[in-house]
Amino acid sequence: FLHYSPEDGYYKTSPFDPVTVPNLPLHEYVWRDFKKWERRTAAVCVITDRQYTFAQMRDASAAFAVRLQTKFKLHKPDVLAICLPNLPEYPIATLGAIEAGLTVTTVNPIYTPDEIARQLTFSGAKFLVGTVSGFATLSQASKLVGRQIPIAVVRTSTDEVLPEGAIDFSELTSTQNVRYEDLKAPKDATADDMVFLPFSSGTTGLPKGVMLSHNNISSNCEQVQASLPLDLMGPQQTLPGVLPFFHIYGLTVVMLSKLGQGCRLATMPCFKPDDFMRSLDKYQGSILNLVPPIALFMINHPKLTQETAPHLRVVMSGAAPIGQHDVERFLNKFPKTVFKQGYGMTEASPVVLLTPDGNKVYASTGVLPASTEAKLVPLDGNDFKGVGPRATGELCVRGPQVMSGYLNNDEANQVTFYPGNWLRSGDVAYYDEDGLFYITDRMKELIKVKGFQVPPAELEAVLRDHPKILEAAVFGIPHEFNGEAPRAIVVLRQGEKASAEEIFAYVAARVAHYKKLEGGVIFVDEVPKNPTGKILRRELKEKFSD
Ligand code: 4UW
Repeated sequence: FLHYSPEDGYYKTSPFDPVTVPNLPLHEYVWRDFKKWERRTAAVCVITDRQYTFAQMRDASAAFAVRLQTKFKLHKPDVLAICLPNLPEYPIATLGAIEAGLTVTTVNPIYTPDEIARQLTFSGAKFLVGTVSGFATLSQASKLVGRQIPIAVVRTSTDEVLPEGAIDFSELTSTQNVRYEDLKAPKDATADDMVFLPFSSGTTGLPKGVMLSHNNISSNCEQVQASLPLDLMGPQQTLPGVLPFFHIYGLTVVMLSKLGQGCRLATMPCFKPDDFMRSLDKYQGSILNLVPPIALFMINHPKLTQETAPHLRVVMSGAAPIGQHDVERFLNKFPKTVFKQGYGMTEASPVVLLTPDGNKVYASTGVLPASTEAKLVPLDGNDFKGVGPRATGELCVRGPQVMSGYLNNDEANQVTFYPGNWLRSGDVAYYDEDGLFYITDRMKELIKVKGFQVPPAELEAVLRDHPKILEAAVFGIPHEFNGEAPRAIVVLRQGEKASAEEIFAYVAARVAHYKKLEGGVIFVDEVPKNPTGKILRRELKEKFSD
């Protein structure tokens, strides 16, 4: 599976047979087999035990689609924003909006009003789905955007009172008095239309809207299925829905792909040890997608053992590196599980690498899934040619899961793709003679905290707004549990004085909690920059990481 061509140099192809992807709108793809398991539970909340069968979920989402079109006059290419924690209603809102022909932008529900407003403005979202407890934040965000955005809220129990001005989500999904025949398929719809608009900072700068099509997502579901053994899937499995569905990993790999296979989601709105443990014992979680900090939690928690997670069969870790030593500790404690890794990125829907069956090389993030190609471009090269086995370079990817580009951002698109439509990952990697890939470093600016994206440019912009700050630069330092933590170096304006605590608190008040400057604030006289004014991040890391 190693090839050579004059224009690409060495490049790798997948060891799996190529997939053929059904040319369907994404909701039809997810519902393609639902009749086989329509009476089974599709999603259950581990806190309230609120649940929906596949038939109920299918009907509720179609009802939502009808009302989005008829009551709110929303049609392709309108955008709907979902700002929900993991609830059983998440797939209903998502698949309903898609059935109505809309694009869905997924928003982190713990964002501040400012952060939400930015995404609403940029995506042009015309409708919002949130929760009762999140309503005040969403209203504030909508005000900041400066236009009235209808907000539907999910009530997680009958005790929750509908806030004034909110629309009851359950009325929009009610199957009573709904005229399904009023639903109109969007005109000129194709599977290449944009279905999702998640946000990612990519290799540099602020978060950008990632344009993902119906085909991108269904391709990635098919690619993953073709690359995993069949007995690890199927309708008898339960997946603890702990990774956030707003992030592409939870959205595609956990929620959509697994609902499409008839699996049950046991959802939890945020990570709480007791809820998580309930998803594994009472709800019999059997396939667990996680990020390294959750694996560490499982290793360290005394009550969590193979006996209290008796159904657990497969654990799949991704979104940040995990050490071989930690995987071994995990397997010592949970000897009946298969441990796999995956590597992905929002721009690739997301899966780019997956551990093959029977793998014991835990330092590797795996092989290319079906219909995926990769090459490693040397960091100091200028001809974009791939290098051979064991040589490192920037991982570049091609395949049907790769985005068409960032929304309205030609400049970013130009730097993100190399000629021949190769998507640059911003990660440094090599592969061995067996086709196993190893991620060795991240050359892009991105900081990853618990697998979440923290773009330094975003924190630098917040810092620069501080009246006492002249300049600031942010970078990641290693963190024992979270993977990384953002650290800032700050230059104060002449004559100003400030404490690290003051700057920390200023930032903490303006960003989601995982973006806080947990790595500390260091005052300096100057931010190292190159002659064109670009921050020299490598130098920063070397100089200020201790
Ligand atoms: N090792 C080292 C890894 C790894 C990694 C990601 O937020 P995004 O855009 O996207 C993700 C997606 C992760 C993912 C998706 C599907 C899947 O199956 C899986 O594993 C089971 C994981 O995180 O961030 C992309 C960036 O995150 C880093 C890397 O820098 C990448 O460019 N990253 N996975 N296994 N680093």
